[in-house]
Parts: sequence; structure tokens; C-alpha cells
Amino acid sequence: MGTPVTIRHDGEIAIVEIDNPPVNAVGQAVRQGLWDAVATLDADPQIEAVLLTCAGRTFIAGADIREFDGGALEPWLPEVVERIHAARKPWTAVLFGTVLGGGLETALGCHYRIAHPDTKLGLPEVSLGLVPGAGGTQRVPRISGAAAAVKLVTTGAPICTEEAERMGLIDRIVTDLPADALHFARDTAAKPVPRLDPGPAQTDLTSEDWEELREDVTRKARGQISPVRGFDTVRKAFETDLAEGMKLERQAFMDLKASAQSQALRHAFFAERAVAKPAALDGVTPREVASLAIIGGGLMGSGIATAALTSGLPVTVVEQSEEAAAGARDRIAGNLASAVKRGKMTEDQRDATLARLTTATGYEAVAEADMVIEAVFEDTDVKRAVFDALATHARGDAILATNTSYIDPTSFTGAVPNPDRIMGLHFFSPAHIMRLVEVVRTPDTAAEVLAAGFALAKRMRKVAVLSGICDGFIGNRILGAYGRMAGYLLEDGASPAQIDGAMKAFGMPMGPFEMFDMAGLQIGYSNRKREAATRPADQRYSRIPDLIVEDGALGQKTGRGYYAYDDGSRVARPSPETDAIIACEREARGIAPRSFSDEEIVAMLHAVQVNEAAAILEEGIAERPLDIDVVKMMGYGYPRWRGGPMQEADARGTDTVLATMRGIAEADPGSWTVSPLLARLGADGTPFSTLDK
Ligand code: 3H9
Repeated sequence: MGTPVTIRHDGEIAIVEIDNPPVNAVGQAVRQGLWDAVATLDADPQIEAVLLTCAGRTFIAGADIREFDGGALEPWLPEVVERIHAARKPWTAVLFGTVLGGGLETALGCHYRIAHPDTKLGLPEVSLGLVPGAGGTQRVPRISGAAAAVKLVTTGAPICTEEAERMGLIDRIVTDLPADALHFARDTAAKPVPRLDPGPAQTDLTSEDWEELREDVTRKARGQISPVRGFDTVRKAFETDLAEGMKLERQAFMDLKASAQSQALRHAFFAERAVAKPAALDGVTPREVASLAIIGGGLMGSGIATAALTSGLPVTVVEQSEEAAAGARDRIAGNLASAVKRGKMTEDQRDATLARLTTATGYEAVAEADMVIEAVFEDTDVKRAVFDALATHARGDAILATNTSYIDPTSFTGAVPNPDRIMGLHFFSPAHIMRLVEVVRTPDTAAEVLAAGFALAKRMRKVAVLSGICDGFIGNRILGAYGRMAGYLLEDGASPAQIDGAMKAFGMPMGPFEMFDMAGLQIGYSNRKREAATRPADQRYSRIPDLIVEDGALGQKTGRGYYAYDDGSRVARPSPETDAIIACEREARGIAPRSFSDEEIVAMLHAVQVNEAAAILEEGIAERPLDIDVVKMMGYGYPRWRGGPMQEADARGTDTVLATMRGIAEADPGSWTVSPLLARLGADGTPFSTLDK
């Protein structure tokens, strides 16, 4: 392969172009190319100014993340940036696309920056568990001041060109490229080359202000270390000169690069992209879907409809009555109104989106749809009635999907001819916000149909994960094991507050009991009654959840569940009534409450999830451990900086997880069986990631 950096001339202007698809990441060859270009152009008497630009869809989108697992290859990016800044000729970066991380830092090394209006700029390193490592924490404070630098570095959120111009990060917004760029460069040739002041950056912030800001960053980081380290590194820009600040930044970058959190976040980055490419769909062309019908316009159906309409599809929602259809339309309109409020769409876009919605009360309305998604009540008979109707009313080649979250789709789709067009599309609630979709394949589903599920998810800007059939599919099945273990821990002596507190300290947005209370305890109660007949006789059954429901406490909506809630409040307080039920039941079962450490609670709740996940992998329900990680991160709030339960298992050591799981299973063999896959990997500590092909 030739060099990714080439130089061409337009009169006295040199155009340095990086061509490193797909996103022009600065890998070693690009760094070397830029390093050499500076020397070549400094020595070229014909050249008076330089434009730095990129081929393809974007200016540099960052350092090459794939290089971070090995040692740093020379030349290092900070040195390349410094070398560009020290060049004798003025360099102008021509920005477009997504100018991120090392891309923005390279641009900041240039003496000028011009940008196309649609450009997004940012320092997203925190989302990879890092801090900017090529001057971002030192140059932005010197150019834009403290508040802007803290925001860019600690949130990682990209900004638009207007904001970047206000911050002084770009000198001009240009629309006519490359002509405007050539003009701009010619103007720079006549001026002295501007250099960044290497002294400490200036600020009015007092040390109290800095402390307050730090507290805010720490609170929002919720256990993630990189935003706080990024903050501290930015602050150094106001205390030291540039050279010293660069050294401190390099140290922070290298420390974090080696950290478990950064490894987990890098895993999350690549896993979220890899799930879109399951082996089962290799080379498969999705079936075309240009119109959608949804059966059921409740919370779930309306959410799915909102996402589909927003993606540009025409959608027909079928309800049972005019009143219910009007309710669905109102819900969808409400979802779109809040999108307008959050600045996600304009009022005109909202009107155009809503104009693609049709509501109807009869199945005739689905006759033309390329795909029909059933989103009715989670009950086999209700769903069967829907599919019986679809068998006659939907087009013979229409794709038929069910949004069931637990039930085997083959148990209610028997009447449908051509079952190769049936699949599950398990959206998460609220479906217009949550990004995860489990695409469930039945033994009959055609690959092009599954691919259509993936294409639909992508179109809706969601992330699809392929799942086979089992009770609860990937996510809810693992949730089942988690909930069961949480219930046993509670019965054995831990309080809801301790268990929830331990899981929140681990990084979960809420603990299991707060989650149950929020979701409502009634559904779990009904599920347990339904499962009673098939539950293994020797499996431990904690009656506490049933006793709480039977005492009239159904969770937040009734003001009491595992916790008590003041009227309309979501703040959980201990509930003396519920605590009494727990204590009574322990006594009735002859359980002497024991104490658990928070670490023990976390390790046990983690181990049972990994154990269930390992069974899921062995059964071929999920293709790879990374699929499971993405489901848990995107659907259940598993902290990204832990990379999901399988990545966490690798970080703890599969041998350690196995030992914990063995302890659990030996104490209660009727309830738990160690998965043979976990036993195999854990025997010598082989990581799950070895199965991520
Ligand atoms: C950094 O810069 C550190 C410096 O401060 C200091 C250094 C010393 N590297 O997302 P897409 C791949 S840290 C390697 O599907 P989109 C990606 O895996 C970096 N590969 O496209 C995918 O590969 P595949 C700071 C990368 O249009 C393909 O490109 N920068 C990188 O939806 C297409 O990606 C970031 O964190 C990379 N940096 O979104 C930016 N970026 O086709 C990270 C992408 O094999 N990147 N790939 O699956 C992004 O946010 C998005 O990719 C981007 C494009 C917005 C650029």
C-alpha cells in the first residue's frame, strides 16, 4: 500500500492530503507521513503556505484506536502536532465531517483552521476512558479558556461550527471548498506565522470555582475516572507552561490507556459496531422494507411507531377502537413534541413526520405493508389471535415480527403460511429512546428477513443484536438470574438498600430492587404464578416478592414496594411494613440473617449473570460474548466503563468468576448449575474475549 499522506501543489500553496479510509484515523503511517511532510515543505522554496486536508467523508476522526492495545509507535502524535506548529510555513487545517480527538488536536497544531458549516468537532477521548493525548487538554484552554476546555474534555460531546468559532477553535466557516481554502491559504502566506503562547493559560476562576467544577465533573462521571483526570489535566494548563502541561497530559493518557476502564470502553466501542455484523448474516442482502404496520398503539407500539416515522418510514398503527387509535396518535404526537422540545427536530420536521402516520381499526389496513410488527399485550393467546389475523390480512410475502420480550414466537405463529418471514424484534421501552433491539430468529426465519430487522434498526439509529429463542432471549434471561440471586441475598440477610447501594457503587444506574419497584411488581408476580408448574422442584423459591405484592405493595405506582415512596415521588425510603414482611419470612423459613460485604454482593450478582450468559453462548442463543455485553450495556444500564458482564468477567479473571459461581452452586445445587463453558474457560483463566470472532 502507498503512503496515506500525499503532497500536491497549487502554485505557491501545498496541499497535504491524508487518505486513510474509513475515517482518516491518525495511525502510525499517517503520523510518519505528516512528520515527513513538514520537513519537505519547510525545505521547499516554492511553497508559501500549506493546506492540510483529507480525502473521503471526514477530516481525521481521531487517533487509530486499534493501535492502543500495543505500545506507542513512533513518531508519537503530540510530537507530530508540535512539529506542524513549529513549521516555518503557515499550515491551515481544512475541516469537514467529524473532527474528533487526535483529529482536532492535529488541527490545533496547525496555525489556522477553517471549517465547512456541517462539521462536528470534539474531544471524545473520555468516552474511551482516556484524556486527549496530543495537546487537547493544553491547547484548548489556551485558545478557548477554562469553561470551554472543561466542557470539551470532560463531556466528550461534539460541538457545531458556530460554537467552535465562538470558542476561537476555528478561524472561518467556509462553504466553497476547495476554492475558499486556497484563497484563505494565500492570505496567510503574507502574514507572520502565529504561534500559541507557551505560558500558562489565563483564567478568572478562583480555587473555590475549580473545586466546585471538579465536584460536578466527579458526580456526573459516576465512577468513571477519565473525566476527572481530564479535568485535572486541563487545570494544569492554568498552572504550568505548555511544555510541562504536555508532559502531564502524556502521563495521564498513558496511565489511562493501560487502565481496565479504558480497555472496557474500547471494547464497548468495537463491540457496538461488531454486533451489526453477525456471522449468520455475512453477505446477506436484507429484504426491502419501505412501509410498516404496527399492531397495537400502546406505550410500546407508539414508541416503535415514533422511531419508524422519525426514520422516514410511512407507518400504519392498527388499534381495536377509534378511541384507542386516537390515543395512539396522541402518544406518538407527544413523543414527537418532546423531540422538538429537546431540539432533536424542528416543528416543520415534526409535522412532516406525523403526516406519515395512518391510524386504523381493522386488519385490512396492513394489506400493503412490507413489514408488520405486533406490539400487543404480552400474552400467548392475545398474540396468537393477532398472528391468525395477519395470516389472512398481511401480504403473503410481508415480514411479520413480534415484539414479545419473553415468549417463544413459534408458540403463537403456527397459522402463518411461509414462517421463514417471521422473527422477533424485541424493542426496549421507551422504544423511541432506547437504542437496543434484539432480533430473534426462529428455526425457520430466512437470513434476508433477519437482515431486514438489522437494516430497520440501523435506519432507526438503533443497535440490533441477534438472539436465538429462549425464555427472555438474551437480556431478560440474564436479568432473571440476576433478580433470582438478588432475591436470595435479600432472604439470607442483605437489605434492599444494601444490595441496591452495592450495585450502584459498582456503576449500575439503579439497583435491582429500585428497578423492580419502578417497573411494578405485578408482572413478575403473574410470571411466577405462570411458571409455577414448570419450575424445578428443588429450585429455591423465595416467597418474599409474592408476600409483598399480596400485601398490596406493587411498587412505585402504589407508593410502596421494596421501598416506600411519598406521594408522586420516586425517592426510595425504607418501608417498615416491607422490612417486617422480610423479617417475618426469614423467621418462618428458619433463616438466620447473615451479613454480606458489598464486594460479595457484587461478585455474586455478577457471577450468576456470567454463568447464565455462558449457558446462552453454549446453546447458540448468542453468537459471541460481545453480543451479550452490548445487550446489557444498551438495554439494562450496565456501565460502559465496565464493558458489559463478559468484559468484566475477563477483567476479574474467569477463574475468579468460576470460583464464585462454584461457591454459589455448591451452597444451593438445586438452584444453580455451573455452566460447562464457564467451567472450561475458568479452569485456566481463559478470557471470554477469545470467543469474540
Ligand atoms: C484519540 O484521538 C487519542 C488522542 O487524543 C491522542 C493520541 C496520542 N480508530 O462508527 P462507524 C472505524 S482517541 C480506528 O461505523 P460512522 C470503526 O470501528 C480517538 N477505527 O462510522 C468502523 O470500523 P468497521 C478519538 C475507527 O460514520 C469504521 O471506522 N476519536 C476509528 O457511524 C466506521 O465507523 C474517536 O473516539 C478510530 N478512531 O461514525 C472517534 N473511528 O467498519 C471514534 C472509527 O470495521 N469514532 N473507526 O466496523 C467515531 O465516533 C465514529 O466512528 C465516527 C464515524 C463519528 C468517526
